[in-house]
Amino acid sequence: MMGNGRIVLITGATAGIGEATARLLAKNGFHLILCGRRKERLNELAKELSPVTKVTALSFDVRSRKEVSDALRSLPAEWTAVDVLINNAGGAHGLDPIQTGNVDDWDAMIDSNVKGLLYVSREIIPGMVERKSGHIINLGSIAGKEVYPNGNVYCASKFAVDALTRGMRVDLNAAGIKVTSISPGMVETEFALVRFKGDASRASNVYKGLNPLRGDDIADLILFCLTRPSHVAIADITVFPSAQASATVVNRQQ
Ligand code: 8X3
Repeated sequence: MMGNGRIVLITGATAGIGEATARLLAKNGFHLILCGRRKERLNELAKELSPVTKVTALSFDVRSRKEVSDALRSLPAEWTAVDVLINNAGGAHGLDPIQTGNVDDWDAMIDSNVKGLLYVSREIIPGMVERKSGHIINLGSIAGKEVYPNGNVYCASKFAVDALTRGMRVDLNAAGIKVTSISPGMVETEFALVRFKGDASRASNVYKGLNPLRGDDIADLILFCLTRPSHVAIADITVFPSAQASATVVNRQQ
């Protein structure tokens, strides 16, 4: 099996890219620590995947420093040597011009996309450094490469992820740890629904007239990154649906 029993910790595993990645990695022989806020969905997924691979579930909110450290420090010894960390939790809240932006939305994005990623990484990385091996995959975004109208704080949070990915790569180079970012354009998940606070028609307009990426497409790239030979480290993959050319250039069929 390609995964060879490597232990993978995935944040945001209850839906979208995280869930698709969990399913694909399970089939490929990776052992999984599934993390997410929604305990029931998490436990259901863990139960579903348990005949396929070794799996455990940890329910916590990446925005809470205490929840992160309590949860990760509660892992039984057999799960503590995490080989792969997939920092996937996060999302967008709102799409407003900077002058009318909702400050609670700003807090939510910075707390999950930036601080949450840091809290989880800070718990996991020291073990990787000690063992002199590991692979970190951060979920970036085209929003971390280009700023688009009304993207302001979401883009800033993803630019921060891009900087943290590069920072990790240089700091962890001597420890032999691979650091990858995957930076997608439009992926149809709960992303738009969350951004528009449950407004389904606004959310579906985002993908109208084009065939967007799905969680499975990103999972596929993650598996590719994790199964390269040990001397090959993928630094960054920017990926669009075929109909997209940049954050703002999209070919929609009427
Ligand atoms: C999601 C991609 O373009 O909606 O991170 O910001 S975009």
